Amino acid sequence: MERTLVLVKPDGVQRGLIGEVVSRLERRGLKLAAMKFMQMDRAKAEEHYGEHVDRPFFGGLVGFITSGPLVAMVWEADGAVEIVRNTMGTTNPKDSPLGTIRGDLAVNIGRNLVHGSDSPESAQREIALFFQPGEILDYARSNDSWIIEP
Ligand code: IDP
Ligand code: MG
Repeated sequence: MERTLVLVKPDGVQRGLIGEVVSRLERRGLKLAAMKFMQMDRAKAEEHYGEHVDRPFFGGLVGFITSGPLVAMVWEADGAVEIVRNTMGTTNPKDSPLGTIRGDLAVNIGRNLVHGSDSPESAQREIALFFQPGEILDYARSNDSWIIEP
């Protein structure tokens, strides 16, 4: 089953939106596989956002993502990467459709509440940065056949 990394960034924690984000992903039908409340250090943040190292916002982004605790999670579904990206909305909340997390709950690109991996390859790399293999749980969900056609 495809897995993706989701972060409730420090702005989401401070604004009391952890439950809102988790609830939207649960209600969508995604399956939670791992969850951790933690604060990123600079080295992990620079690695996580390594693709953006040459962008002008990189310093601010690393400063922000390390500024307070966040929630890191692994969610599963066939097509989990794309489903989470669609549930989050676009990078800039200003352009994000209503009904998405960023479109409903955010107004600023530097405070867009959530992170979701952008490809299955990124997801594998990012999940390994946050979780040991043994922290990602495989379990049966009793209502699976009402969410996924067997
Ligand atoms: P994504 O989070 O939608 O995948 P990315 O392009 O990977 O977006 O950028 C990572 C994060 O960097 C964004 O979520 C946003 O918080 C921040 N960011 C991206 N572009 C800008 C910008 O132009 N100004 C300020 N922050 C930005
Ligand atoms: Mg990204």
